[in-house]
Amino acid sequence: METGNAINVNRLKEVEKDLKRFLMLYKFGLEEIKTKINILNEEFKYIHDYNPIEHVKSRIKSPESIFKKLSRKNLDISLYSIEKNIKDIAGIRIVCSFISDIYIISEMLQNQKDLKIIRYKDYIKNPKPNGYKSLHLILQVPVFMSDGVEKVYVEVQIRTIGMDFWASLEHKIYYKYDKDVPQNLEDELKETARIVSDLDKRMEGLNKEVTEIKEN
Ligand code: 0O2
Repeated sequence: METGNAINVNRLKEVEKDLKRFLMLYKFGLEEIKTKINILNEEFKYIHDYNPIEHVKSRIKSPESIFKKLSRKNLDISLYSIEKNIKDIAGIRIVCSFISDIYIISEMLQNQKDLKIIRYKDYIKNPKPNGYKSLHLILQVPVFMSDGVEKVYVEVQIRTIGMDFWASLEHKIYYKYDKDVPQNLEDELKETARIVSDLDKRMEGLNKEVTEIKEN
């Protein structure tokens, strides 16, 4: 006969096993998207003789961050609730040299028939009030397991090197001040975001000019 403690331990083991399988699905979904991105980048290089992608970073959200997000949003703590509400468990960040590359990559991903576009947020055309810029897509990707197909969400953030540099520092400052950033730093961040945008536009212009010269 099982004691109360033994039942709890068994239940915990079951939950742990469920969570492991659950997170594994997101890892597979992320791997699929990473492969797609590598293919697009290599094919693009073959056709156009340049890489639209500078580098790619990816991560699976830790169980701790998942639970923090659930509690921040006042949501139920269950796998069902995580699956339904947390769409950035699998995240991938694509960093490009030029703004035009961001839209090329985004378009190429949106044209893939096995992917469903769940959300599209253009913080480049509509920056956040703090100056944040990036293109965000939530994709739904099918993962083929031995017992059937599971669909998982993958968040894709696409931005320039400058936008990425800015966002990393802003993120650090935001957490250092526990989300209560002093006004002078907020103003400075807005100003640097403006400088980054200006730089991105000028680099894009320069690149266009050089490409046109090369083609003629
Ligand atoms: P972390 O720690 O990076 O994972 P959601 O809550 O995700 O369902 P939301 O907030 O409307 O919905 O999504 P949005 O606006 O697409 O933002 C999602 C992610 O973009 C954030 O994830 C950040 O990674 C990034 N992001 C959004 N706004 C900012 C910003 O102002 N500054 C910086 N540095 N990054 C930003 P998390 O889960 O909030 O954080």
